[in-house]
This record gives sequence, structure tokens and C-alpha cells, in this order.
Amino acid sequence: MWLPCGCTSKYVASSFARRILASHLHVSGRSRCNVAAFMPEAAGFEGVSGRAALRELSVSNSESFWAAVARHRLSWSIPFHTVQDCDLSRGKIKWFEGGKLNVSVNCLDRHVHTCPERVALIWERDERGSEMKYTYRELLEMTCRVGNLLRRHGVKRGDCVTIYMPTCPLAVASMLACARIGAAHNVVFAGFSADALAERIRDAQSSTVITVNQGVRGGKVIELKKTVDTAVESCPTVKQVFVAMRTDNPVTMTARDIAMEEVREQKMLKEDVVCEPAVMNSEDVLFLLYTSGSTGKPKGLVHTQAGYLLYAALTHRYVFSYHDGDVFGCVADIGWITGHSYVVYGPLANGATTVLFESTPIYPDPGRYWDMVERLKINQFYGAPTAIRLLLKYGDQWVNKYDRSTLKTLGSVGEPINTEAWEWYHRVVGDGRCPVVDTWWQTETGGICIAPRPSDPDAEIVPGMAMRPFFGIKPVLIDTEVSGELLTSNNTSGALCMAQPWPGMARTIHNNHQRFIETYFQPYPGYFFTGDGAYRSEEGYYQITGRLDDVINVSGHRIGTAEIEDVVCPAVAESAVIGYTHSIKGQGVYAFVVLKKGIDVKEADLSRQLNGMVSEKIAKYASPDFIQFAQRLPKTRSGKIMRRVLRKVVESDLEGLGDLSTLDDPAAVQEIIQGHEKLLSKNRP
Ligand code: 6R9
Repeated sequence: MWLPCGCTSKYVASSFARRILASHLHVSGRSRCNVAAFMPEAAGFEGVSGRAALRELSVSNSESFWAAVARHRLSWSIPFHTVQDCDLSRGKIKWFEGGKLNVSVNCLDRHVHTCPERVALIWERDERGSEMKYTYRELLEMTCRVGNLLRRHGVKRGDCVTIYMPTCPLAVASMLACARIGAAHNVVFAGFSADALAERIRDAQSSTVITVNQGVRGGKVIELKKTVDTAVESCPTVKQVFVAMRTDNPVTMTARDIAMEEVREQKMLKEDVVCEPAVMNSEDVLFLLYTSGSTGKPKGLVHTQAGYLLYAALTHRYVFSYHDGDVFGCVADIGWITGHSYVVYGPLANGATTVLFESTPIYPDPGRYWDMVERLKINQFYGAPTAIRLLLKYGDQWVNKYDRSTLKTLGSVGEPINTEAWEWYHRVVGDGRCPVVDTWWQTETGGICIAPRPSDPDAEIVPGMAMRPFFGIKPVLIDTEVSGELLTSNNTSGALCMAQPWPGMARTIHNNHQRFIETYFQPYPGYFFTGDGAYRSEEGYYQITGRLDDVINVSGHRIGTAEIEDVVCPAVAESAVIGYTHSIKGQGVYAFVVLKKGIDVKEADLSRQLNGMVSEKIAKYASPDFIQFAQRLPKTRSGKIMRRVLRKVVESDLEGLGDLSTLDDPAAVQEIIQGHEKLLSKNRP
């Protein structure tokens, strides 16, 4: 059962849900029993005799599937009257209209009614061995206090609150408090710079920001409040900044700052612990989350209430085979979509105990994850390939030191996982006994779309492949070259698109629906275009081959090459940024830079300056690993930089330079090749 303690929530009131449950109790056929035992919400489907058939039905009869799941899994104040109203050709996506609910009630109150003392959060603080636990009752109280505080300071339904905090209980309570009072949240990853934060605050038109005095990560103190101070200088919309205390060090408070009354345990004792939840429509905005696209401007993807929550909860339950009572350890930061869906919303909707990881994989030593698995008795561990590749290099002893017998499923997300890392994860971390699920999805998809599980318990898992579409997901491959033709055979590659809407998908780009349509729905009319390429194997399994646009993926973090190029430096005439294969980070950043005429500056000094500027304007992770200075860049006769050629040079694939006939000046390529070799020889150990 998905409900804690096996109790039915009093909020599950629709007669349809009761009918489904009733039919579940009276089924007699063995196969139907199996499906019902596997997925109680599917018990009402006549004649579905196994997981493959259930998947088939979820796609061919997706309305019935999602209606049953939504009625069973979510608690509604008013049931929905229309399952979906979507038209992919126009970028119109609406689910569960007419329905009203509150996301924080679904994540907290209904579990407090049944199991108030169950642990909701385990905060694995940066300081090893100092973890703190919060029960569902405590998390509800904290959420209500923050909700009341926000309301008292004028935050209303429909407002957008920017949250710039490390992964900690108060950050989760702040997200849920927004949901409780009907405000949208806009969590900005606490590694982003003041400029990047300011851009996101301005675009979201937030008048309220929540932050902490200082963050602590890998033993280092990070001045988050100071970053907010700098950011809000260029944000005229900001009226108030709430400041919580993560460390004991006081910070300078300005007239717009409000101290969040709290004790060290982040409990905020002053506010009332009861906060009336707003009754929200299914399609009201739950949050914005900014992510990089192929232009210089990040896009604020919009997710709404019911569909998002349902999809996060269902994927959390079935992809990881989460069961009641498990401790779920997703080590993503709450600033990314993975943190939203699999640290906060999915696990809490399912009444799980979820881990908030505040540290780094190698602090204070490379055994940190596995020490945590032993200490917190983690059952599902969900992390990124970049960390796995890093830890693999430190050797097996850091893993073997700790008891990992509680682990049942291992997950991977954010970028392709190479076979060597996959096998090490499976053989060493999971002792060869835990399924490894390579999960493909995006900020745009809201939750996992392709993953090896759910499938039959003994179904094969191929290393490094996301493999199987989730319930209700219908991936297709489309030819990128020949007139956007649908590729129907197996053993083929193409642009990965989705042929059908699903409840978790983003609804729009904040303030820019036109860009939403142009980016996702116009490239292949009638389909949602993911921006990724994929290969479909002989067996019909999917393997992601990488981005088809100018977005690169550094340590699982998306960054648009144009965003880095847009960091203007007075000395630079033009630049081109390329992603290249990096043994730990997955992709590294390589920048070609052409200086303005007459600039006389040492290249090493300018490199340092440019790196500093990218860290300052965007974030440290976006800072180039290599900067190559050039006289000019290879261009077509119409003046377009030939990135394809630069990419080949960076990957040292000179054979693969391809057709150079459209080049304006072929000598430019030779110069670039020579400059690249010089840079490499300087950087060889
Ligand atoms: C969840 C998340 C999305 C992009 C996506 C793709 C890459 C994510 C992947 C993967 C290969 C996987 N990606 N998971 N590539 N295999 N299992 O990471 O969201 O930050 O929006 O990034 O990440 O390129 O398009 P987001």
C-alpha cells in the first residue's frame, strides 16, 4: 500500500476510487490479482494480465489509466471532471480540470493523520554524523509556521517566492509552505552567482526571497545572504528577504530583511502550527524552475499542481520499487528538478522517509555516501554518474568499509552513465544484487520517462541503457535529416520525441509561451521534442545518445553554450563554446576566444579573468576547462560559426572534419588545429 501504516486516507473520497478498491477486493483470476498486488490503482482494469499488458493499456487507453491512478493516489477536495485536454500541436496541456486539491496536504496532512511519528526527513548535514530527523508531524508544523509567516507578510495566492537555500528541512518546509498558501516557488540552486540569481528573480517577478545566512558545503562556508544582497540590488521587485540561520554567524541585516524566528533545529517556534491550506485548481502553478536552453536566456519552466505531483509520486513508487517504510536517499540538490521530484514531492506524497544530503561525495573522505547508507539504513540510493566516476577512481576500499546490505535499488540520473561506471556501481556498491536503474528525464518532463523498471522482477537490465518507457509514455524516434520522418524500425537512431502527453510534463515557459511552442512542439509538429537524440536497439530498448542542440551537460548540470558566450568581456570580440568528453564530469567546457584588435594582454591573465567572470555571472561549474585564443573562427560564407568543425577539432577527430566546402576561409581551420595542439601540449603533465 502506498499509504503509511496501510490505512486509507479520509481524503480519498471519490466513489470511483471506492469502486476500484472494491473490485480489487473481489477479483478472483490469478493474473488480475498479480496486477492488483503490483499496482492497486490498476485493479479495476478488466482483463489486464501482467505488467506488459498494463503498460500497453497505460498508452492505448491513457485517459482511463491516469484517471484511475489520479483518483487512487491523490487526495482531492473536489474530484476532477475532465481527465485531460491536450493538443501537442499547439503546446496545450491540461490535466484533471475541475479537480481541487492542496499539494502540501497530499505530502503532509494525510500522513500525519495516519502516522504522525513516521520520519519524513533525515537531514544529512555537511558535518558527518550530525544527521537530524523530522517526523511528518514536525514537518507539517514547520510548513504551517512558514506558511503563516509568509501570509502575515503579505504573500498571496499566485505570488512567486524565490528560494535560495541549501538542501535543508527549512528549504523543504518553504517549498511546501508556498504550496500550502497557493504561492508558486522558484528554487534557485545555491551554487548560482548573484547575477544568475538576479536574472531568475527578475524574470519570475518575485517580491519575496527566502535564504539562509550562510551555507556549509564540503566544510566550506558559503556566503549565501551576501549573494542575495548583491542580487537584489538589481531586482526592484523584491520587497522582503527572509533570512534563516544555518550557522551561528550573524550577517548584516538591511531594512528589507526579516529574520526567520527559529532555533538551531529550524523549527520556528513563534508562528502558529495550524495554517489553512488553499484549495488549488489542478492547473494552478506549483513552481517555476529555470533551466538552460540553447539561447543565452534560461527558461522558467512551469509545473502545475495535480499532474506534476501524481507523476512524481507514481514514478518514485514504481521506478525505484519503493515500499512503505523504506528510506529513500536521493543525493541531488533541491535546486534541480531531481531534488524537486525525488527528494521532496515524490517521496513525501508517498509517505516515505527521504534523505536531504547537504554535503559532497568526497567530504570528509570518499566514503561519505556509503557511510551515510550504513548510518541511515538507506534502501534506495539515487545519484549522478559524475559522482560514481569520481568515486570509482578512489578505489573499492571506500565502499567495502561500510555495510550496504539495506540497499535494494540503485539509480542514476542526469547524463549518460558509461558502462565502466555502471558496472562498478552494480558490482561494488550494490554487491551485484541491486538492480541499477538508469533513469532518463528532464526538467521539462517533471519525472522519469524512460528507465529499466518497472518491469518484471527478473527482466533483463542492460548496462548504460534507460531502456523502457514508463506508464503512459510513448517515445518515438524521428529522422533528423530526412523531412522529420517517423522511424518505426528497431536498431535505429533519431531525435527523441514523445507522441502522447503525460500529467508530469511542463505546461509553459514563464512569460514566454511562444518560446515553449517553438522549442518543444514546432521542430516535429504533433510531438514533444526532448532535445535529445536516442538509439532504439534490436530489442526495442532506448539508449540516450546526447543533446541535439547547443546545450552541454557538465557534471549532470545543464548549461547552454550561448549562456557562457554571452558573458561579455571588453577584450573579447567573439567566442564559441563547445562541450567535449571529460572523464569525470561527463562533459567539459572548451572556449574559443577571438580578441579585439589591438588588445595587449597576457593570455594566462585573460584566461583567469574570463574564468572568474563566468563563475561570477553564472556559476563555477560553467567555467571553461580550456580557453583557446584564436585570430578568427571558422565560418560559413554567410557568417555562421562552424561549430561542427570546432567540435571535431576539440575531440581531436581531424578525419571527421567533414565537408568544408562552405567555409569562408579554409586557412582558419588550420590555425584552429594548430592552436588546439599547442594548448594540449602545454597542459600535458
Ligand atoms: C533530470 C535531469 C536533462 C538532460 C536531458 C539529457 C540529460 C538526464 C539522463 C540524461 C542520458 C540519462 N540526461 N538523464 N542523458 N541518460 N539517464 O537531469 O534534468 O537537468 O533538465 O537535464 O540531461 O540530455 O535532456 P535536466
